[in-house]
Amino acid sequence: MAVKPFHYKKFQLGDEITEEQMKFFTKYGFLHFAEVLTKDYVNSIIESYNNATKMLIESGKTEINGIPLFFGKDDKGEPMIHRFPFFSQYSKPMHEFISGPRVKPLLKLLEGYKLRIGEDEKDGTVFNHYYNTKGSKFKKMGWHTDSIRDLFYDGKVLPMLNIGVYLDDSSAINGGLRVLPGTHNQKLFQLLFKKAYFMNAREDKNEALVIARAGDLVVHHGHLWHRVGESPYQGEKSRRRIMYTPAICGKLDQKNVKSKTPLYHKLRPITKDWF
Ligand SMILES: O=C(O)CCC(=O)C(=O)O
Ligand SMILES: [Fe+2]
Repeated sequence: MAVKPFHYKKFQLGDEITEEQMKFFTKYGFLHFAEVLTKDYVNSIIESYNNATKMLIESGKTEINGIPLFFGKDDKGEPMIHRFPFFSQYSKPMHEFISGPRVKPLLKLLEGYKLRIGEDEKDGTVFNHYYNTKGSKFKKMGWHTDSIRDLFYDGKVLPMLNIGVYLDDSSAINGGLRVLPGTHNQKLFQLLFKKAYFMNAREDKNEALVIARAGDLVVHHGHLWHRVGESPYQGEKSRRRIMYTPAICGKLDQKNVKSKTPLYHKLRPITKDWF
């Protein structure tokens, strides 16, 4: 299917959200800020991921604060963690960035709500690492909204943001994020049933491909429908590393080593073609 390209403006992240940025976010449910992190800073985060991955694999840990780790291997047989929750607790540079002043203006994007960065709540900062090999189980992600997790966690849906920080250039070459602009304004029924959660990874004629560079930041509303495409390539060309940190409101719910695995994550293994 030929998808009509959705060209959109990329912004600069300043000390405050501008009126134009606010208007864009309110209409489309996402905002793309270019060059928020330098190449060196991106590399320091990647290095901290590599070190933490090695350490966690050696320690035999299979979950952090009740949230499972997803393991895989690259085409050289090197182990990797495809989904690494609470990553900022293991990465000094990511912790310093996500708890620092640069991201504070984003907390104003949902008018009327007092948002906070959820480094220790829900799944914390999640490091996603997509990579295609023959046996890879983390190549793409089907259509979903992030708010659905709240239904599992709290039984209610509060507005939230997910703050994405790119560590690799991202486009259709390595899959790429696809969003359905404006769907964050939908009714609860649409949030629940617009598409089959995660099972459906099909292209949508209204989807917009987010083309980003390493160091960019793309924030989206928790109610926005999105998916991640599958890279047509194997190996290095398919590698895509991106971190998401939730900005949330409502009751504080910090996780710790005693936290139980939520039903949401228990269901994952029995769902065929989840990714
Ligand atoms: O990899 C991405 O860009 C999106 C990941 C995502 O949607 C998620 O982890 O909920
Ligand atoms: Fe998501």
